[in-house]
Amino acid sequence: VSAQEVPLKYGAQYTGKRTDEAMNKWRGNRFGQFIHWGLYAIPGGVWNGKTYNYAAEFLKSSAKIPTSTWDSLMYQFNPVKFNARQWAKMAKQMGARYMTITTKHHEGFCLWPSQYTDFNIGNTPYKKDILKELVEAYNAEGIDVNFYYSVLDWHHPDWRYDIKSPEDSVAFRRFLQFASGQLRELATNYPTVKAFWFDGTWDNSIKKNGWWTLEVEQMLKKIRPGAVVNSRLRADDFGKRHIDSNGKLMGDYESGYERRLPNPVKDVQVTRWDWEACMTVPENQWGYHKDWSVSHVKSPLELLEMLVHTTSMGGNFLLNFGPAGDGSIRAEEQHIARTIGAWMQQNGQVIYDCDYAGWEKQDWGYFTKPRTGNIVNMVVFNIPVNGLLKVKVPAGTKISKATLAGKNVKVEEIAKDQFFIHLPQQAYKMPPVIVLEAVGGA
Ligand code: JFZ
Repeated sequence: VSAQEVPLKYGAQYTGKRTDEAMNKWRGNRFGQFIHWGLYAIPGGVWNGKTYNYAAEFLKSSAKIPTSTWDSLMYQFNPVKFNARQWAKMAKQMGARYMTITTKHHEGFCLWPSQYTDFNIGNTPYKKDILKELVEAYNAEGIDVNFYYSVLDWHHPDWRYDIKSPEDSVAFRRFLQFASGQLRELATNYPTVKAFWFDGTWDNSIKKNGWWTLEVEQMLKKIRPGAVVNSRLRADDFGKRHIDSNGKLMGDYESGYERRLPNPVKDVQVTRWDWEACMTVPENQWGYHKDWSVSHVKSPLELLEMLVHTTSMGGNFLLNFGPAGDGSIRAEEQHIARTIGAWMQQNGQVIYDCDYAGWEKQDWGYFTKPRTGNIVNMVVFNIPVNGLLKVKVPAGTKISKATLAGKNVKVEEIAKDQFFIHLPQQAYKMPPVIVLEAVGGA
């Protein structure tokens, strides 16, 4: 602790990027599938004939539905079209290397048969452990499974938004024990879990209990050595979240980029730590909503650009899917998965295990750099009409070779540390990738 620093018991436990094998794997995965699935998938944003356009997973709150009414949706949860292996195959085909599933969202319903509450999958008509089915199916495809867990819980009677009385403090202690028990249960019963994605930690009640967020992080890492925990879990001694009172990132990676990405020119500071952005397909729907007509729905190309943009800045991209109450996945999402997947099958090497290249951003697209070798990739989204792609290299660097799908393309030195790469003129249906071999320089 330096002179300027505030002593903290519950702040960051280390600084800089983790370099152990588990974290390297998490980082190298780069592309993940987020799944929001719970009781909210049954009404899909519609209650008593009225459509609520706000996020479908918030319907209970938007439509002011009493807890007992909402909770009885449990007796309708019977996803007859659910097939974990099909979901996993779709994710695999899309190119996802990890999947993050909502084990429990704000509504409090658990996708696994938790011993700590009856409000769980075991008491639905479906009965079977959905979490177990998903873990097994995705792992069988070689996809890592991570658990999303909302601490905020609209079902649990001991949940508090703030601690304003001794009674609140006693109840909330019980609540934290409940949550710790569930997390211990998840880490113990699903031993292949790789990471925990915490949410619902923004209320004063949690901010006043920073000790608990550190205790949970340490408990999970003890049960599952190498486990990765997001910054959103964490609060320090003074209730500062994500970044502690000394300006240090808590948890293993920054998880604040939600439905937005860092600016590729102005925000390069993000390359100093690990981070992940999560993204919806419509504007603001995580859970299944029946009506996608009221907002823009991102195209596969827009989403692919976001994935490349994220990789180019050293982040992971977690793309959300909201399966319907019957377990089916909507056609738009399947189309996105297929289209991105077709590109990833050809070009995945510019995403997996790739990082920030440190080269000046150009208007045609993004650079990415594999962990090893003197290679820099160009992923071209905005093709200049004349096909000339400008590249400014770090001082003294030479581009010895450029290839498109294995074939050489012309490299022209136009000024000191500046080149034109001549992109062959053709109709590109999907963004072309040029691989540069760079020698010398920084
Ligand atoms: C939360 C949830 O409320 C939402 O339903 C979804 O699960 C999403 C992934 O996480 O929503 C957030 C959380 C954080 C921010 C915004 C919405 N944020 O940091 O700006």
